[in-house]
Amino acid sequence: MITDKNVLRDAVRTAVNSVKITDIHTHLYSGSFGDLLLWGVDELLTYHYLIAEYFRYSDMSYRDFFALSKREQADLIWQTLFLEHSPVSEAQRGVLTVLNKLGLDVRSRNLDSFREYFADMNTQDYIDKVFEISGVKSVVMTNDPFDPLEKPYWDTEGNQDPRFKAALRIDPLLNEYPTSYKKLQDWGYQVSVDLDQRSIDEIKRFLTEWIKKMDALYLAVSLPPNFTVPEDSLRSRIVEQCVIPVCRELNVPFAMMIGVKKLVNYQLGLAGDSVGKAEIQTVEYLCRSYPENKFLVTLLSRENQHELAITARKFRNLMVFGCWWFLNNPSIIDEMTRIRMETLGLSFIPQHSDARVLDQLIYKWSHSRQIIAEVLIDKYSDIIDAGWAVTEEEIKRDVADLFGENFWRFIGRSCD
Ligand code: RAT
Ligand code: ZN
Repeated sequence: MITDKNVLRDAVRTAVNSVKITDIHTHLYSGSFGDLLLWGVDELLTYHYLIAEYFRYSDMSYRDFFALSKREQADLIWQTLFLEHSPVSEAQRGVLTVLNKLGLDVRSRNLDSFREYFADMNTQDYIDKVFEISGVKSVVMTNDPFDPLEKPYWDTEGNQDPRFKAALRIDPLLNEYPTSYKKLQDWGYQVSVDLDQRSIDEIKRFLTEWIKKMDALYLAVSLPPNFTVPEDSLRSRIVEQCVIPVCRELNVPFAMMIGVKKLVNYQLGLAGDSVGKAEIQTVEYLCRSYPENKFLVTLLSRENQHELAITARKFRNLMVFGCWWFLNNPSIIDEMTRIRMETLGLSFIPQHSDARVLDQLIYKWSHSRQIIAEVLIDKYSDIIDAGWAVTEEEIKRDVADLFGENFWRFIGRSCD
């Protein structure tokens, strides 16, 4: 039984630093997907979070910047965001953490020497290395059949690496049906733009076939702040008439990532999206109306976090997850994790990485582990002050739940 605070701190830090993580939302691909898997220092430097930050300091035209090669863009970002200004933002610090944990001397500030390190690296070896250093055991990809670069891989060999799990991502289906229905037609589904009964049946067939083809752990979508169900819109109808029944039938959760304002500055491309406060009523409506369905939910606005945690207290079919995108900053992770732990105990998924570049697993998880450990220490410490005692085994159990088991239990599967 642990009652001593120093012993507690050590036990929690050890448990959190050694737990093997299931990362439930990334944009990574296994080696089977060829060039879709991004890794290395030039990819790290051209992460869209850093591109947005680069333009805070540069007056270069967007067009000129995006016309440059990846290496040239990385040179400019390194020069501007690391040499001309100290790299204190979370995304900047992330690059340093990665290089440092790989054993490179970041103080050398020598970008070419970092490039040399990656030059002879083999993809499979590097995947193993990053999983080892980051302590991640499995990652969930974001798999979009509407992506013309990704679909061919699924139509041939598919995913061969069991550490990488699939999630069927359906943004085009829900957010752009008036154009994407044509793709469904090309693939042999009998759908029409006005979403008649036959289209509904065919969309259900499409979802069912792709969930099975990918062995998707869940079905996912990113949505705007004003996402509303029910309403008289194609999206709302597809959610209620296609997504909900298929998810129920196959016992697959529906992951809603709500709060993205797409292309607020379209010239920035992927870096041009922003944030708005979501309507929690829609989450309440779906959880209440479909108690047999499971919902994984993350909201992008900080202003939504308290009400989302409260909503999860009302609905056990709702699993709150991650500190998404603009929320993936230390001060906000700390705040959100405290809100969630104080309202939900340990029944939530505190973090996902959203990594787009393999190497980012290293920094995203090392930074988050540190913050979550400190929150846990405070919470255990408070109950010790109330006369309770915890054991090392209990700490390990709780940590394993937060960093993976809560997810596997919620989706009703086990990590193989
Ligand atoms: O965090 C990101 O990299 C964003 O660009 C989005 O991809 C977001 O995470 C999403 O999944 O839509
Ligand atoms: Zn994402």
